[in-house]
Amino acid sequence: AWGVFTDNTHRLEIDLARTSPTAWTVRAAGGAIDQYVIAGPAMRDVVRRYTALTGRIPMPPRWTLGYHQSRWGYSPSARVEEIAREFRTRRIPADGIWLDIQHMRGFRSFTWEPTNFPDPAGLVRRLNAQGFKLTVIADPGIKQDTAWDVYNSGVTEDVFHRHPDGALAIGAAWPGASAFPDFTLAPGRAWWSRHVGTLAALGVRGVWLDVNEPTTFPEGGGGATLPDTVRAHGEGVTTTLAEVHNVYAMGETRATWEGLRERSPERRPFVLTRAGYAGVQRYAAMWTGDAPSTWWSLRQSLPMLLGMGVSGLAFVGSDVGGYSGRATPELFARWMALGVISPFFRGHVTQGVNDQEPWAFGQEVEDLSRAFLQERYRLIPYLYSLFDEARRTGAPILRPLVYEFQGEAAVAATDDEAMLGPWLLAAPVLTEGATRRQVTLPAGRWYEYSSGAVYEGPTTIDLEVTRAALPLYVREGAILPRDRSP
Ligand code: MIG
Repeated sequence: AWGVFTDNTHRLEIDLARTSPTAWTVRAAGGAIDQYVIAGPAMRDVVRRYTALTGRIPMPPRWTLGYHQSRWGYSPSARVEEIAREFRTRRIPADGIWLDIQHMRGFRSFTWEPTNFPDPAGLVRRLNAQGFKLTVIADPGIKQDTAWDVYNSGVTEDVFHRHPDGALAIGAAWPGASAFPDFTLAPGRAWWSRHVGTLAALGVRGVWLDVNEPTTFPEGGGGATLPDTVRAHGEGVTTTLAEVHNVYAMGETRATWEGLRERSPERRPFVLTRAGYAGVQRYAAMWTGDAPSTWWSLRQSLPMLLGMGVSGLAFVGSDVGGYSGRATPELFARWMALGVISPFFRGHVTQGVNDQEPWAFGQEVEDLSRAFLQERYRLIPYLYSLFDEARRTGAPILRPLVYEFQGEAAVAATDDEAMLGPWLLAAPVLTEGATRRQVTLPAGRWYEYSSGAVYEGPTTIDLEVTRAALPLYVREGAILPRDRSP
């Protein structure tokens, strides 16, 4: 195995043997193309060397390895508390609860809408009393509102992107006309960190960074992002967004991580991001974005997570149940099972669709969701060790089979099974209506996780699967630290 890392932040076009079957072509719209060729021979060597260059995940807070519940729309704050209470009365384990943009005052980042969220510190306290930690969203577009101190401080401290003529670069986002902090400027990052600190001061434990490509709404008359001609500080070497658009989220995650750490030095920061650049793993976990609630999307999520894993992004997950909503009970159940083996495990869904909590699909799905979650929690000591390995070596937590069994032709292209660390093989059911699935086991001896049944690999087994199925196989020689059932 060997790796290639193309380090150029301008618009890139990468043609992998499409135009010519014998050529890979990289075209950059500007700047030098720094091309790293990374030696193996093992895949783990490539990932270790790539992450030595771009960085590795920090150790996350332990609770973030548990289950997180999110949705766009939980409001007012009593509804958030009610969701938390449901988890406890139904004895479904969970640690995190999330606020999407509905809690803000007119979509102003770092604010709270006074009618529905009049007492954020009280909300945090009451959630904590139920054993829940709160993560809230922060969008980069800052409403252009001269009656708002956050906007005014950004203008006074001159942290927003400007056009070459000096006018503020304004884009349309959720709050309407918005200014965008320049994260290629140390005082810009410090300004953002300070506002993140106000969230931490309320007891908020995590910050979710969304629309940080950065997105603007074309309906507002501009493009889907800020124009390339917009000026950027460039760490002291004035440039434009043509060069730094692709690292926008990189600076933003860094400023967020630092803001949390400065305000709460006794806690490990927790940040989730949608956009990023090579190395963003140093500051944030990442999810796969608005994956629709379809079988195709569930099926694609696993190879996406595997691809991210071997790209240095160890802390990754997908919206359990799918983002668009209207998942069938069967799809939701299968997605929960994928969540159990995902490093980041969060249920999330858009606004205005049916509920998508584990109890929203009837008794059968509630019961098997509980069982899946109990299994997840049992595995946390093992997962925690895998996070530590990722922190030290960059190794993915969820890995393609080829990572562990390089050279075994039978599993070289397998992307509907995965290794959770070196010791657990998972074969989640990812197709609609399945009553059976084939599982390919690489060389060596394998123990079926719950029954202990022994299989000698390499072999392929044809398995009967119920809706409660999460086929797991323990590799010979494993030491699997587990917790008691929660
Ligand atoms: O324009 O904050 O991917 O998870 O619920 C949509 C609302 C903005 C996109 C995110 C999604 C989130 C939604 N956001």
